[in-house]
Amino acid sequence: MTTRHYPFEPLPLPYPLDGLEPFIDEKTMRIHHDKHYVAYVEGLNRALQGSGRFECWTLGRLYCESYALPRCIREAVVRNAGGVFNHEFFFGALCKRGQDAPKGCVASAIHRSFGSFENFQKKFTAAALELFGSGYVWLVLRPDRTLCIMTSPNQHHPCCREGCPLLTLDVWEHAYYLKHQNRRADYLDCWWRVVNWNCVEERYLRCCCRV
Ligand code: MN3
Repeated sequence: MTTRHYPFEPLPLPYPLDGLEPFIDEKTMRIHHDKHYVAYVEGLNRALQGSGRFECWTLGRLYCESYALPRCIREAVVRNAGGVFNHEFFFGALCKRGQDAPKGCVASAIHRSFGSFENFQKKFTAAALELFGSGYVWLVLRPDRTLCIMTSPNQHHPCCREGCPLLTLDVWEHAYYLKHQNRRADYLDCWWRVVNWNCVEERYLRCCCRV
């Protein structure tokens, strides 16, 4: 994934579209992945077409070194590269039978930083409910090895400088409106049930080598 560059191809989901039922419904997943996510991939390719050396840049580099992009494509690249990265990161840490709580190293890190898993869950949920408009909530490993909860508007994400992201929650309305309408709290209850903590643990171990 880290070496991918233009032309970007959409990644398939690591589970069937109905694989997260009954917590996240098939229709929501179909529109979210096949329409919203794919539109970001296509938008990124359109913005990069004919941009010369930037066609060889990876997703992470396009986002984190966006200051080097020509002004005429910068906004479109940042917006779409963020949309691609964020959706792949979000979809990638979901699974049919999520465990109720993490185990292993990331579980210990959550305990150290938040006191308990329950307290972490409460704080993460509160951040998601308070987030105004469209955006994401993140669990991030900071350079000092503590974990923190961050939010980002629109398709921004915590950039490389701020730490290493472990988990994200998409709280754009398209992620839940078909099933839950305005009841974001119901969506959160369902989302916690399908978090793939094994994936978060793998990300944590990889991040520990990087920060
Ligand atoms: Mn989305």
